Amino acid sequence: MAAAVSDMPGGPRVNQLNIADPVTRIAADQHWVHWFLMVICAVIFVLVFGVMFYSVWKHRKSKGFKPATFHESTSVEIAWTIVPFIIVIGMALPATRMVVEQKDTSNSDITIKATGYQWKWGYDYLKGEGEGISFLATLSTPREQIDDRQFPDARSKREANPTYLMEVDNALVVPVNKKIRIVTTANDVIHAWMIPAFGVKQDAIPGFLRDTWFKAEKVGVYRGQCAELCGKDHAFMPIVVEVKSEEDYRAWVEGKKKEMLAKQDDPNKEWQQAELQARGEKVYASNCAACHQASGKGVPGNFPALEGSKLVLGPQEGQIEILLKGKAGTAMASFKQLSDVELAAVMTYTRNAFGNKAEDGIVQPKEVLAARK
Ligand code: HEC
Ligand SMILES: [Cu+2]
Repeated sequence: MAAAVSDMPGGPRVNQLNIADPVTRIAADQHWVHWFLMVICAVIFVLVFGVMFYSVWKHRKSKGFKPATFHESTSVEIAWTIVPFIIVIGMALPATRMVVEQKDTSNSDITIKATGYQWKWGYDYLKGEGEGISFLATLSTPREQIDDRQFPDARSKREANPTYLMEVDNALVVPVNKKIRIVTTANDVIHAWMIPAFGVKQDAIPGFLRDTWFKAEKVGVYRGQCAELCGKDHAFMPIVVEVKSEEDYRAWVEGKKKEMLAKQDDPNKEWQQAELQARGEKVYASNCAACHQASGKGVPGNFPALEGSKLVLGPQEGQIEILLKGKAGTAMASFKQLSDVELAAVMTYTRNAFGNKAEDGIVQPKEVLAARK
């Protein structure tokens, strides 16, 4: 017996028909306005078509009905102008109030920049508690699961993993009941940051800053996705927000800051090859394997093999350059957003993995640092 698809924690329910359960006042307002307009439209629909069909049927020619022949009726014309006008104003008022409130990003407690990359999100805490924290959030569903052909379809993958394609390595963490301003931008193409339960969706456009806000009223995990078609892996850049209590958030900030300090490795430190290789394997898995494959064999015709690559086995400068600058006009993007240590690690890894044996196998972070200047 196959297990049934279950509700996704923080995501859609099975057979959910209505929009996501609201966790912010704005999302609750959106629900209300949605149903308010829906009901008005439904009532008008039933009334208008009811009267119309009734008249057509009741006054049909076969019954010998004699039509009236009057022309113009000032009172009817005034009524059919005034009544719709009042209805439209009545619908526009609550909707406009809500849209204006959605756009009011002033007086936020915390400001976070969300940057869309092909295909992941970067977060920088710009202001408020947690200022200075920054990290990347990448899809954490293992590539093997996505590529596994034993599953006949995506549905059976959802049965095996309820958060299939809707999970990340580093969720965005925010405190409950605080106004969070999200500033969006992008590094390559247009993406969009969306969490349905918050009633938030904002385009992230390269070279522009846009903003939106939310104030989550319930602790929990909430999920969304990039909502602007952004290329081949558009479906592989989910958004996960963890809303924590104030104490838990404080503890997370402290932990994260310690972690970042530890990571802010002195770029001038001489690293051991084994250390760099171990670190590089992780960097490779989350940043490179999607194209060059975990095996380093690439995809013939699309993504070159790094196994036996002349560039990887050649002088370090060439490799540092392609990682910092990318290769214009190809899918090989710049990875300058990775730290010196991460870049040095992934280079050291590829120079020694997949049976590669480069002559000077170690790339030190300070060499990457020097090349950035
Ligand atoms: C989106 C797909 C993609 C990702 C992700 C990617 N690459 Fe590439 N990479 C390419 C393509 C395509 C080329 C070939 C560019 C060209 O035509 O010269 C390439 C070329 C290279 C080359 C040169 C290989 C050679 O022999 O010419 C190296 C080295 C390289 N990539 C390393 C990396 C590393 C390290 C990462 C992770 C940090 C990475 N790439 C991530 C697509 C990708
Ligand atoms: Cu996107």
